[in-house]
Amino acid sequence: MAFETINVEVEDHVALIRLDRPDALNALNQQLVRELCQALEEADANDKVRCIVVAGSDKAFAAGADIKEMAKLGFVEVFNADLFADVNDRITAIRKPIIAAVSGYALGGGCELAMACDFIIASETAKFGQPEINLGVIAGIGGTQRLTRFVGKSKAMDMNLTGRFMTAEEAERSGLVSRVVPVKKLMEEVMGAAHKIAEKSRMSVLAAKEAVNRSYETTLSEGIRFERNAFHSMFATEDQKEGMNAFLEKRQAQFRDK
Ligand code: DAK
Repeated sequence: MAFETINVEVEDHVALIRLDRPDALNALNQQLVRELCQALEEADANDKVRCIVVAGSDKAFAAGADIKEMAKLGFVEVFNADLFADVNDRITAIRKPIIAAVSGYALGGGCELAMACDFIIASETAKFGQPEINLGVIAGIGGTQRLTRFVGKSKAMDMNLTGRFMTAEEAERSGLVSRVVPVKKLMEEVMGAAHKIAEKSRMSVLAAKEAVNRSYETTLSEGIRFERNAFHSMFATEDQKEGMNAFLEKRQAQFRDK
């Protein structure tokens, strides 16, 4: 199916999904959320894809949920539609790694979308914020939950209560983003990271993602037990033999996802 609010390209084992509503700074309307979730699920099911990138434009990753679309809704409609549940539920069900490439505004639902990805690489112009408080509402897709876990209570309170924006530099310092690069280098850096991931054994990539995410859902001792079990299970794979033998033989590993 052709998408109208996003563009999707698959090249060299990486699916690049670009949000494409430039007139609204990529604000997330229901069509975009539907198309994005569908594209992510298709990439997850596509054997050629080994890593997924979600990007916006230089000016905006996404300036939040679409205020024009939301303004007229009432409680009964948003409750019955379970508005935006998909952004959390369907994106976090994706097993392959998802990198968010953030340049410009990542606000409200845009910041939450970036945080629902596995890690964020940002350009120097990126601005993160949860400004929902200015609209008489609060964050609804993890802005009070994920942000608090990533940057701590004090900054999360500051962002959610004042609605101020965080610069890329502050976001990197606070642990919200993994790397910051000049805007012209952003996609090169992100695609470089995606291709590096695509070279690894599929099973260890999926297991590593699942284990890191488990740390947000469980106690430390249960998380470490989960990690250890996953680590042990890797020894049932041919790729474990290949990876370790390649190291000993001083050559590049040729993983076969077996
Ligand atoms: N929605 C719709 N249109 C938006 C938009 C948005 N979030 N952000 C920007 N636009 C549109 C503007 O209306 C403008 O369109 P025209 O007027 O030209 O037709 C165009 O994009 C360019 O925007 P500006 O002219 O404002 O551009 P500037 O460079 O001057 O300012 C800005 C950029 C990003 C600072 C500014 O546009 C801005 O403050 N935007 C709103 C940011 C914001 O408040 N974001 C949070 C949205 S609320 C829920 C779960 C989650 C949520 C809701 C419910 N449930 C579970 C029920 C999430 C809520 C949100 O994200």
